[in-house]
Amino acid sequence: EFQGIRTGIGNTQYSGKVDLTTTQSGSNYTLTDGARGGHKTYNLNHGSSGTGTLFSQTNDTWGNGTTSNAATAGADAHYGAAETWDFYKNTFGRSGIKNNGVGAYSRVHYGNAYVNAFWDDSCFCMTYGDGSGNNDPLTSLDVAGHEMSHGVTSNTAGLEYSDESGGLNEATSDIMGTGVEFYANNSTDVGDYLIGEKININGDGTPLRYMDKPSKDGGSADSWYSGVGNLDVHYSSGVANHFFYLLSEGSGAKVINGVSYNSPTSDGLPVTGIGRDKALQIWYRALTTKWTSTTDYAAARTGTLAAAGELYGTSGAEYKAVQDAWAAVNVGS
Ligand code: ASN
Ligand code: ZN
Ligand code: CA
Repeated sequence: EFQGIRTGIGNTQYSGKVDLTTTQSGSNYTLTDGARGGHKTYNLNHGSSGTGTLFSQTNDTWGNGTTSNAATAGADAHYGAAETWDFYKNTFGRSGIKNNGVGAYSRVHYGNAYVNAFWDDSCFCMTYGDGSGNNDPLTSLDVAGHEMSHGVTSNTAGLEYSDESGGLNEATSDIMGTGVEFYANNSTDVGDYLIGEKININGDGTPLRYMDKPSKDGGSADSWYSGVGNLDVHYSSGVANHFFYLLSEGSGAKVINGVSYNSPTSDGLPVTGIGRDKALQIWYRALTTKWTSTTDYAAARTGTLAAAGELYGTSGAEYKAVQDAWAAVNVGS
C-alpha cells in the first residue's frame, strides 16, 4: 500500500485555501510534514497536557475555514509551521529551529478560552489556544512565526527573557514572525508590520502590537530610556521593533499592502530604509553570530553594526541606516 508524502489542501481560518504537506499511510492521512523535518500537528481537544491526537483522517482536505471543524486550526498551524520552516531555509539557509533538519510539533485547541500561544523548549513544541470565545484560535502566520522564533533564539543567542535582553528576545520573535508573514505572500493573511492583526485578540479586531509606532498598543516603548528593561518584555521589545521598522521602511508616512504607517523618530531626524530583506539579514546575523544571553540594547546596536559591516561594508547606505535607525530609537554609542 502507498506510504509517503502528499500535498493536501487546507481550508484555513486566516489564510484561505492553501497547500499542506501531509503523509499518507494506506487509506489514512495525517498532518505530518515529511518535507520539513517531520513536523506534526496535534489536536489537544481542549486538554492542556500531553500531545492529544495527531490530526488523522481518510481524505486529504483539512478544515472548512471556520471553527466548526476542529481541523481548521490544525490546518492554520500546519501551514504556519511550513511557512516558518521555508522562511528560515530560503532566507537564511537555516534548516529547522536547531538547524539540524529536525521538525518540531504543534498542538492546537489548548485548554478552554485560552488567549495565548507559546513555544516550549522542553517539549520542542508550540501550542495554540482558541481565544476568549474559542472562536479565534491564535494560529495566524505572524503568531506561528513568532512562537517558533523563540526556539531559534533559544538555540542561538539565548537572550534571557527579562530586562533588555528579554525585550530583544520578544522583538526577535515579532521581527521574524513578520518576516514569515511577508515571506508567505498569502493573499488573505497579507504581510504587514502589525502583530496579531488576524486573531481578534482585543475583541475589536485591532492588532496586539504595532512596529512602526509601538506605543500605539498603550504599553510599548517607542524608544530607549534608562529603565526600559523594567517593562514587561512584550513592551520593552518596542524599541527594537521600532528600530526594525525604521531600518526596513524608513521614517514618515507610508502605505504597504493597504496598511498605513507613520513612524516617528525620537531624534527628529529622518531615517532612509534599506528594505526588509537586508534588515532581516542584519538582524539574523547579529542574533546568530554576535549576541549572547545578556545582550542589552547598546550591545544589540554594536552587534547589528558589526553584522551590517560584514554583510554590506561599513561605507554604504546599509551601515549608515543601522546607525540612523538606532539613533532614532535613542540607542547610541
Ligand atoms: N505568546 C507569548 C509570547 O510568545 C507567550 C509568552 O508570554 N512567552 O511571548
Ligand atoms: Zn513571544
Ligand atoms: Ca502581522
